Amino acid sequence: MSPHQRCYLGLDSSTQSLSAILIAVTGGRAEVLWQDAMPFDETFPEFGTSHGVLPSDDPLVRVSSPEMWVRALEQMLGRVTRCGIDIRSLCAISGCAQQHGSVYLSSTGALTRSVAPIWMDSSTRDECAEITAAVGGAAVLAQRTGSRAYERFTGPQIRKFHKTEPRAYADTARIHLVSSFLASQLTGDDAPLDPGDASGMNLMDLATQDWWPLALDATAPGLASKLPRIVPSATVIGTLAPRWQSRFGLPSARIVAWTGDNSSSLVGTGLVADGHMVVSLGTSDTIAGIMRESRVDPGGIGHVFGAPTGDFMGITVFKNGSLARERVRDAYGLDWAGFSSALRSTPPGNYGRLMFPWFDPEITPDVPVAGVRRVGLEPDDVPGNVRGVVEAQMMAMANHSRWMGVGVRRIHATGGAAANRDVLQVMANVFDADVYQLPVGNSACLGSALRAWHADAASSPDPVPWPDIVRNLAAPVESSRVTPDASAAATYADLRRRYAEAEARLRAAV
Ligand code: XUL
Repeated sequence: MSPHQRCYLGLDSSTQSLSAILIAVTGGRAEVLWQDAMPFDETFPEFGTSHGVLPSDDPLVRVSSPEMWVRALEQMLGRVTRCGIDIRSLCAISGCAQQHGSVYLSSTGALTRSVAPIWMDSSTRDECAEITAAVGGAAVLAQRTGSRAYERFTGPQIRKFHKTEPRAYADTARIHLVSSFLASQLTGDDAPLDPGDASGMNLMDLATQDWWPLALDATAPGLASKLPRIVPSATVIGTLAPRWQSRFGLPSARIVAWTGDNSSSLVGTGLVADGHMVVSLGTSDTIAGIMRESRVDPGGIGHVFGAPTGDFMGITVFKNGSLARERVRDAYGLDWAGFSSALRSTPPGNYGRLMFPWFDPEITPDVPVAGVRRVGLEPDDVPGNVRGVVEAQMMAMANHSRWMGVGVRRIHATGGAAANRDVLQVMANVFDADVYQLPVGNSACLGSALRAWHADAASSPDPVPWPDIVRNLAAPVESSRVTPDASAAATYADLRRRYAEAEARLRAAV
C-alpha cells in the first residue's frame, strides 16, 4: 500500500441486500480494491423475508426489519476487516439506502415499531388525500416539496402510524429514514438526513432544504421534534463509533451523511452535471437526471429530489422493475440467456402488441390495483411476452420522463439488467439515444464511496471537484455504446403514443 493512498468505504442498504465497495485513491485516481454483497433472504433466513420484504396479509402493505439491516451492517463491517486489505488508511465511510422507508425509535433508542414500512408500500391512500387537502392541494404540495403525495413517501406513512398506533407514535422520539438510521449506527449517535433523502418524505421545503411546518402539521402532531436535522449532502457528520473501532480494529474514519440510493446512483454513474440521464434497472426501475433548477411536473408524475452536488434531480420511479422481468422469465421457465434470445427473435414493436406489467400496484402511472394487462398479446406467447415486458418498461420510462424537459441523447444504464445488451438495445431504440454501460455495476454503492471521498477532500486544503471524483470509476465505458437503429426508433415513436393512449384507457377502467 502506498503511503499516499486514502481508502473510502461505500455502503448501499437496498431492498434486497447490503453491499459494500472499498476504493483507494492515489494521486487523484480511484480504483476499486474490494466489493461484496449480502443478500438479506439468504444471509438472514431467520427473518423470513422474501426479496427483502417481510410477509404481509395485506397486498398493499410492504414492511421490512430494521433489526435485520443492523445485523447486516455489523456483518459487513466484519467482512471489511477480513477483506485482506490494510484498512488503516480507511479515511471515510458513506452510504445510501432504499428511499422513503422509516424507522421509529424511543428516547432510549429502542424500536417503537418492530417493522419499517418501505418504498414498495402502497397502503396510505387515505393519508395522502388528507395531507394534500390540509396543505391546500396537490399542486401546492408538489411545488413546495417536489412531489404530490405518494403512498410510499414517509409523511403519509408517519400519518398512518400516528392514526393506527397513537400510543406507539407518542412513544416515538425519533423517526429516521433507513439512511439516517444506519448512519446513526456508524456514528453511535443521532445522525442527520441529507436533502436527497429528506425530499422523499413530502415534508421538506425544497427551496429552504428544511422542514416545511405546514406539511409537518398536516402529517402528525409533534412531528418537528421527532425528525432529524437536515444537513448538506457533503457533510462529515462524525467519526466511526469507538465500539466499531474496538470490535473490528477499524480506524476512526469520518462518517459522511448518508443519502438515498437514487441520488447516490447519480454520482456512481458520473452524472454530476445536467445533460444526460441515468436509467437504473433494479428492484425499482428509475430514470433520473440532474436539474440546475427545480422544475416540478405539472402532471403530478415524478419527483424533484435534492442531488448530492447541491443541485436538484428529476426522477420517475416504477415499482414493477426487476421483479416483473423475473416474473415473466420464470412464468415461461426461461433463464436470462433464454430471455435474451426471445428478445432477439422478436421484432422491435412486437407487431403492435402491448403489455402493461403491473404485477404489483404501480407507482408510475398510478395503478392502485395489481394485474397484468395485455393488448393483442396472448398470455402463452413466450417471446411476445418477453419483448412485451421490456418494451413496456422502456416506453413507460420514456413517456413518463418527458416532464423533466431533457432531450435524451445519451443514457448511462445501471442496475442488474443493464448487463443485458439485448435489453439495452430496446432502451436505445425506444429513447432513440445512445446507451452506455458503466465500469462498476453497483452505481449506488460506488456513489457512496465516491461521496465519502468528495466530502473528505472538501474539508481538506485540497478539495476535489466533482468531475474529477467521477472521472475514472464512474465514467461510462466508451466501447460499451449501444446505438439506436433508425427504423426501430421510428416504430417506437408511433408505438409510444399508442402505448400512452392504451395506458390511459386501462387506468380509466380500473
Ligand atoms: C425512489 C424509490 C425507489 C427506492 C428503491 O423514489 O421509491 O427507487 O429508492 O430502493
